[in-house]
Amino acid sequence: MNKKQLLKFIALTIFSTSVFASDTDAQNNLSQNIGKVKSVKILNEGLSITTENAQVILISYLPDVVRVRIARKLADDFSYAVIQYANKYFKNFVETKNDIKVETDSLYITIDKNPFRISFYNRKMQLLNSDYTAMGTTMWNDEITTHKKMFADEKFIGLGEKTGGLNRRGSSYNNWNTDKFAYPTDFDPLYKTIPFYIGIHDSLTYAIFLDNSYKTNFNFGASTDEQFMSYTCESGEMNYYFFGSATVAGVIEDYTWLTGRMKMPPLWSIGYQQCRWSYMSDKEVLSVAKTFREKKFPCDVIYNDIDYMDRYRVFTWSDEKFPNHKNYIKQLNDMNFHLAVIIDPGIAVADDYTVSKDGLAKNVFATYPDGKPLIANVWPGRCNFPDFTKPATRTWWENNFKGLVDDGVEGFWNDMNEPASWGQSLSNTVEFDFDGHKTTMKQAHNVYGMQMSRATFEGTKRLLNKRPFVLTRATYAGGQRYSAVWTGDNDAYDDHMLLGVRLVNSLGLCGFAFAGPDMGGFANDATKDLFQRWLSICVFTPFFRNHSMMGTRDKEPWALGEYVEPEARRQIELRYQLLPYTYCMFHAAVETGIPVARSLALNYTNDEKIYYGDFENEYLYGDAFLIAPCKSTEKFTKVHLPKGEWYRFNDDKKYKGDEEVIVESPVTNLPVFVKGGAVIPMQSIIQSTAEMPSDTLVLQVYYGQTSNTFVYYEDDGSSYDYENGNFYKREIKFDGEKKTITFEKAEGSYKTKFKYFKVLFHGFDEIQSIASSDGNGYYLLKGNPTKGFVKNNNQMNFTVTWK
Ligand code: MIG
Repeated sequence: MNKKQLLKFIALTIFSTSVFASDTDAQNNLSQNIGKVKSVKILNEGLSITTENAQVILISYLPDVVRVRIARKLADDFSYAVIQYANKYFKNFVETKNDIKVETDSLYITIDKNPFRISFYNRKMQLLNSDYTAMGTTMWNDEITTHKKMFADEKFIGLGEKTGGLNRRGSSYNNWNTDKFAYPTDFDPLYKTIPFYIGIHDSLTYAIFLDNSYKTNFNFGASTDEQFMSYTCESGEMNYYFFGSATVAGVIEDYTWLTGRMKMPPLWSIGYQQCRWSYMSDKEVLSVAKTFREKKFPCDVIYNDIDYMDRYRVFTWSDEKFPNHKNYIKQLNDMNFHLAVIIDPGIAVADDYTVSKDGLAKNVFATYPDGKPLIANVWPGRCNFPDFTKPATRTWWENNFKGLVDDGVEGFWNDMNEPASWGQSLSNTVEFDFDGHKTTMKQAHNVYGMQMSRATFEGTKRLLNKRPFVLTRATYAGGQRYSAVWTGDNDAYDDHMLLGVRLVNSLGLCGFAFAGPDMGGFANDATKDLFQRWLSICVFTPFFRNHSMMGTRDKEPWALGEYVEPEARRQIELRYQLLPYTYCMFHAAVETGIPVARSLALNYTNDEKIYYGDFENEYLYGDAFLIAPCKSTEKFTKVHLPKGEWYRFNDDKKYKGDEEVIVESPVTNLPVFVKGGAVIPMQSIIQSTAEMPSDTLVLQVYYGQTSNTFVYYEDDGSSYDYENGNFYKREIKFDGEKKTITFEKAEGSYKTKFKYFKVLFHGFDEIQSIASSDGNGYYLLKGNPTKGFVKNNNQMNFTVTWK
């Protein structure tokens, strides 16, 4: 640098750091780039960088999880989503005139200095993700946007409960939790905010989580010439986590490590659930419950929607409609039903209502800037709204569940917590505690439902001293720690049913493993065929609940008449036979965050066809099943079977995989396939999870030229003792090449309820022998070479071999 250049450099540096630059930009209303890097400081867990117009912090959480914070001025660090802390994973920091380089054991990170542009590479120096060179990060008043390079073949999946296709490329989405009755199939935004997406290009995978609860927007190249994608925060910091794991499963594991995973749900909550707006009296509910038992439709849960309350006041009962509610609940329990009740956030403003008086006295409500509680109209009339972002309010809320818990309620359904009200627009000036980081509705709105479900879960878990079932409509990233979710007020037509499948699959990619739609459609009446198709899909959906709106016709599984009844019964029975398998899949979600319903993008990420409109609804239900949902009107369906060997579930017909097939799909036979090498534990038909199945667990084993480990898991289904080792876990290893099935030793202190394994072989050649590894012969091969019984002895590993 000569003297002239040096002077120019100094002048530029002084100029660009002075307030004039930003003033000019602010005056002309244009956006301002964060600009060049001025200085870098090394922190314990990363780097602190000052640019011309912003502060940047880059810190590591895992070798493949790096966080980027950018703002004019970084504020207090606080998050409702993240439960982990930064750690020291950065190494080999190098700063040159033009860039900054730093690495972890998994990533190389480069920051161009003039101006600030960041790029992430894997250890093979393949570019995973980088800022869009022309724009990078820009600010406009309080708004901040990061622009990322979009690769030619890049696909985007995730973002939780969002309409549209599996591949989000070409679409734009907003996050502002919204109550939209009978939402059209392209409506946005819906009830939940989960700003986590996965990018796929050049056979590489990465993910980004934008942890900002203000209104945010994701534009996946919707309005550009496909050079870049961008995400924008209306206010607050640009605060994102970059995930550099090599697979979709890997980024989901890391994301759910960061934001948490669900706990084991009560076993009964994965059975069949019956809801309706509303069963109007104790007599009506009891009669529905009796009919389930008489007609032998298995069922575990029944609901009270809003009409069980006194004038819609939460934590009360209507004396008229439920005169002796304690006894009513006992009668349900005696018939092996668990009761779930709806709890809305709006607290009626009324002098004769203890919850209101107590709440006002304890200052638990969200307030206007003048200090007075927000008032809006919803079911009970004029209501105050608890500030669930305030610790004291959460404690108050938790304690309010004592009465319900004492009466025997075990399921808690949080609705209207976007928050929703008549008119659908609460003032943005409303103030919230935000756990001591006082803020307005603008920042609190999107976490409101999550914090409500948090207090509901923590309270009922403590009071019950076992697993509650909590269901919420609105939530935010990380809400999977507290609650299952349903996809709100859907509508009874085929396309909505298929949209529901995509919503559930997308929620699964983003941490929410326990999700489902209103089976049969909430608004309007399903045709018999639609009902039947929908029911058969929901057998393979993590959350299985039949629900419908006030004024629609009855929709209990017998209500649509004889045409539907036998098949509906068979479907619900299948759900119950599959419970041991489904429970294992929930266990996987608890351990790793891998969802129960898995978009094919999870396992077959680089198979182009799975993103086609014709196939984007296909998913794996756990490790074994491939479900190809189709309309009720489709008697034949085109299915894409990815690479591998497949069997049609109903008749064992074999398919070679990596092919498109046209299969029969009457409403009585949903296209369901089983992967070669799969192990599927099934039990006998029971009417509710309170009943003991027979003592033989049937393992359906499907031949495949592959190896596969199935983790069989069981626990008491209701307590948290499994966290202290009280579970039964056993690996079942299938090896198609060595021609063995090996049962490893059982782990854990829980005693399984199954005395015997019965192995059913599908697609195998002759079974040669079944022998225990210690030679003591824990086997019985009953004449029929395709069936074997094996004694379930925890202490042994034994191996089944075939020719
Ligand atoms: O304003 O509680 O999505 O499942 O049945 C409607 C009555 C309020 C909306 C929920 C729906 C529930 C209904 N609720």
